[in-house]
Amino acid sequence: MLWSLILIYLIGPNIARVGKVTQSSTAYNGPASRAIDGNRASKYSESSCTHTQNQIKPWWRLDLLKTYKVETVTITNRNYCCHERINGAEIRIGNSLNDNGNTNPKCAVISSMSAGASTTFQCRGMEGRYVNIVIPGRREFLTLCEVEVTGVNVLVSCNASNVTELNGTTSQSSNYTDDGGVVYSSERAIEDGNNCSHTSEQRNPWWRIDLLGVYRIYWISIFNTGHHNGDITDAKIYIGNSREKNGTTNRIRTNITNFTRNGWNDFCFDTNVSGRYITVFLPKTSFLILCRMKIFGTKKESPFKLIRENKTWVEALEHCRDQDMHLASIVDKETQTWAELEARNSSTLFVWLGLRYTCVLEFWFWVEDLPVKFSRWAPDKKIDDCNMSGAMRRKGKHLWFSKSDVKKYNFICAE
Ligand SMILES: [Ca+2]
Repeated sequence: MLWSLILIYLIGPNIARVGKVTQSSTAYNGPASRAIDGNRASKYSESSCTHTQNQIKPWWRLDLLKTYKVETVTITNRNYCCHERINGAEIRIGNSLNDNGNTNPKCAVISSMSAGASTTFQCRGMEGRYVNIVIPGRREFLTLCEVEVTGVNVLVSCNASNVTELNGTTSQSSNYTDDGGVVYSSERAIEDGNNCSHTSEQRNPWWRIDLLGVYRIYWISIFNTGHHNGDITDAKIYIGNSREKNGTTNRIRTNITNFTRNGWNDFCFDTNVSGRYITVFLPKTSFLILCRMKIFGTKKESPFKLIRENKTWVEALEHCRDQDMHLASIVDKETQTWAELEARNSSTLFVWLGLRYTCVLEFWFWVEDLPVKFSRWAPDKKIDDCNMSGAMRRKGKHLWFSKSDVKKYNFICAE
């Protein structure tokens, strides 16, 4: 099978030719349209190059008519004469028409190009409807013999502002390895570039990310290759705070239908969707391929703080109170997750929680006076006895254990 060949081929065809073009001025019968006539001929007399007047800050603009994530811009320079005129030109991409689009974000500066050369500039998914080529800062002619653009249409843009792209630790059900020994590991799904994550063919393959924090998730965007195994229709996206069964005990937030290959698939979520783990699960016997997965969200601030000092339970209680805090209460999966994230960094095998047994009334209670409804007791480790308090294990599933309260552990204070 030609896996490596197929999976590297991510970039679609030239999208410049469907656009509309204009330029700052036209001279020598060199209209803007000649840069998208599909012909790289670089001798001016072949009538396939543009030409502006000699002017301050000449520019050429392509309107793609819709917003694209632009991957590459390939420019063909003039041959036989004047190839140095392009030196210092900038490629700018964005949605603004301020200053004719010349203030949009910069993809590249063309320091120089050989006569007649075609050079590809990587714009790595910069978003925009307009692609400008402008020579700032001097009086010059601008001539372009061809401009080719690759990218993918932004189908949906979720209503999410001020969100950041999230990273984390990834894993998947198995790793596909190609004939050349390349391992298509899980982190390739969120890396920049054209690599893909790829499981072996198996029953119910999955991919998961641990965001190492609790995040509101607003938007997930997935791009896959055109190869038929890149179709992940029927996959489900789970988001939540549980690690169990690779995250598939969390709530299903998306059932993927009509997945589009060679394009971005956007999944938008309500403001109440949050979690530490995101799982993509494909409930059939198949490969699971993810070429680019972008996750956008905002961090939910944790109320917990690990104190890396060894204290008895009562000393820990007093320490937190001295800091205007209290020993942590765990009342749901979210607070359990925040406590787990703190416990991972402790220097002792257990960390104290604000959980205590009263042998007068014979029940467990949180010092914050909250009922013990949610629980994560380790099997047979809930010992109802005097002088016992609750501690979370640093490792594994971070379950709770009863411990004699004179033992000295790190502890978690809560705001
Ligand atoms: Ca041309």
